[in-house]
Amino acid sequence: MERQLHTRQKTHTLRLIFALFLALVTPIALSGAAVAGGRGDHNTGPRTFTVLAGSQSSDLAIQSMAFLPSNVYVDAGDTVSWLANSAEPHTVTFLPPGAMLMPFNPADTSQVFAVGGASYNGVSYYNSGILTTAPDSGFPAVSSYSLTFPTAGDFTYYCVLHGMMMKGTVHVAQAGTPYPYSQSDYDHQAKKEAKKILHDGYKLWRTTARLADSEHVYTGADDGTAMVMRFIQPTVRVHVGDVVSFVNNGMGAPHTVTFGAEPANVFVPLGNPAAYAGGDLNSGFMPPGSTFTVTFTAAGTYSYLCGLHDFMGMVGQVVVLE
Ligand SMILES: [Cu+2]
Repeated sequence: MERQLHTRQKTHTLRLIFALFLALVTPIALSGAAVAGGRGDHNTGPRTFTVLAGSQSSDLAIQSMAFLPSNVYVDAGDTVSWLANSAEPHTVTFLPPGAMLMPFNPADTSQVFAVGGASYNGVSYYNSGILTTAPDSGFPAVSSYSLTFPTAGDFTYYCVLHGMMMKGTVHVAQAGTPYPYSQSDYDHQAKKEAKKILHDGYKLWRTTARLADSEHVYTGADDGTAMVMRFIQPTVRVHVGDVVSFVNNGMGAPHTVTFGAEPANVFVPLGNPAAYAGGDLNSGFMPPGSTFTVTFTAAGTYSYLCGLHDFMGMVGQVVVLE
């Protein structure tokens, strides 16, 4: 009995301490969130939240198909600003309700350039243009994109280059709704997620290397989020008459296998892969699931590259021996 009372008293005391702790901590946490999220209290006016488009390793070998964070919670009237955060290009693309995401087409100006105003109307097509940190990506690049959300609702957007695999959602609450996360919370989430993607990328690189041999070169690797922007393995040795298959077994990233001079449009196939003895040869656009097979008919060392990712270091060599 005495013991029971003691336990109850202890629980009560703990509860009191916890309540006190909450009372002390809550205002600090709230004011911290308010300061980090923008200009002071949530009633003082619209805010801007920042989302990163992509992430990468310092040598550019690992890239991500991710918006960091993928979910952002704002109030009506607030602005979301997306910053290019990788050499790999991405877009922020809102589709009209019921519209299908079209396959990426570099000749489609509505995919490559900005479309729509600065305020999102919830029903029209909006596009950022190509967000990349690389000046040599081959695309007309922008470094940021901002959109104001005047109306409450959940709005999902995609990257036209990476399809359904790469998406994010802007959750817009009524004006004045307290924010669940501050910008520093988002920054922390982004950092953590980017680190996880890097780890997944290196792991994917190792597992793909186990599948590769002198007759099977993988055009990078990706799991729909992490991408390896290296040929696996970049250098192979074969003999005259041998066949090398370049395999894209990824889920989201397209590539090319391009020998000789890089054509103005790397998406269009060029040359005869059934009998290659040097010169210009291009696979054209290789979506996930495609294979490009080349028969080497003359001895020599042939350099090749991915026309989309060569500036990240995605290049290789086929050494053909007599
Ligand atoms: Cu590539």
